[in-house]
Amino acid sequence: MAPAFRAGFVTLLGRPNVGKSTLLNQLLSFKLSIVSPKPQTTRHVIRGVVHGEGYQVVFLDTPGLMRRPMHQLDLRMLQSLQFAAGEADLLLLVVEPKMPGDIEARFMEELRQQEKPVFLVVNKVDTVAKPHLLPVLEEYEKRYPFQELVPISALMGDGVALLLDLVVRRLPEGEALYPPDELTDRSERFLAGEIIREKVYRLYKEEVPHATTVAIETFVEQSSEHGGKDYISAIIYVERDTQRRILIGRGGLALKQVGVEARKDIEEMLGRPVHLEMWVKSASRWRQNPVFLQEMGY
Ligand SMILES: Nc1nc2c(ncn2[C@@H]2O[C@H](COP(=O)(O)OP(=O)(O)OP(=O)(O)O)[C@@H](O)[C@H]2O)c(=O)[nH]1
Ligand SMILES: [Mg+2]
Repeated sequence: MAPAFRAGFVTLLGRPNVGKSTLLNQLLSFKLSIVSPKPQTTRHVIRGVVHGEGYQVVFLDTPGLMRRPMHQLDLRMLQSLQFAAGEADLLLLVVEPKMPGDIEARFMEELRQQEKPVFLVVNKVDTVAKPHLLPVLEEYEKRYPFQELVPISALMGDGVALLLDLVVRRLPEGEALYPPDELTDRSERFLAGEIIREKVYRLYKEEVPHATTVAIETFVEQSSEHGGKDYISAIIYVERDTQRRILIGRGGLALKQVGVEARKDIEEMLGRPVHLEMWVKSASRWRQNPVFLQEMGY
C-alpha cells in the first residue's frame, strides 16, 4: 500500500529580519515574499504552497513581531500573525544564531499556551562558526520542548531540504488543500505592489520605507495601447510632503531607480514585458487611518 498523502499548514514565526521571507522563497524556489535588510518588511501573511511527491505544505510567512504596536497598521499586522499561528498544524520559530532575547522568550511563552508541535529553525548559520552555534542550540533546548532544532542558511539554501523533510513527516494525513499548480493565493496585482514596496525598502533610509505603501491603480495584461506589454500604474503613498520629495528625488532620479528595479522584477514574476508608471502622493498619517488601511488590504 502506498504511504498516505500528507498536507498541512506551517507558519513561520520570529522577530523581524531573521529571514522568514527568505526561507519561504527558498522553500518555493520562487521569489514570492519580499526581502530587505530592514526590519518589518513583511506586512501581510503570505501563503506559499510547496508541492511534492505524496505531500503538500502550505507555508505562511508572517510579519515580524513588534515589541509594542505603535499604530493601527502594527495592530493589524499583529492580528494577522496571531491568526496565521492559530491556523497552523506546525509552527516554525525562526531565530538568528544568537542567545534568545526578550522577543524569543515571549514567543516561547506564547507557544506554551497551545498544543501544537514547534520546530526551532536557527537561520543565518553561514554568519557564525560552529562553536558559536552549539551553545545557542543547547540554550534553546533547555528553554522549550521543540520537536526539532534545525540549523539552516536560508540565503545559501543549506539545511532547507532537510527542514522540508522533517516538516512533511509531522504533517497530518489528508487530502491536498490547493490545486496542484497553485503557488500562492495572492494575485499578480498584489505581488507587483509588493515588489515596488521592496525597492523602496532597499533604496531609501530612515523612516521613508516604513511610511510607504503601494496601491496598484491599473493592471492591463498585454495592453494594445502599450505595444502589447502589460500596463501597470501604481501610486506610492507616503505620510508627509518631505517624504514625498525624498522619494521622487532631484529631477525624479530616485523614483526612476525604483521604477527600473521594480519593472525588472515584475517582468520576471509575470514572464512578460511590462510598462510601469508610478505616482507619489502623501496621505497624512495613513498608518492610523482604518478606512485607508482597509482599502489598501491591511
Ligand atoms: N547571511 C544571511 N543573511 C540572511 C539569511 N537569511 C536572510 N538573510 C538576510 O536577512 C535580511 C532579512 O531577511 P528577510 O527574509 O526579509 O527577514 P524577515 O524575517 O522576513 O523580516 P520581516 O519581514 O521584517 O519580519 C535580508 O537582508 C536577508 O538577505 C541567511 O541565511 N544568511
Ligand atoms: Mg519578511
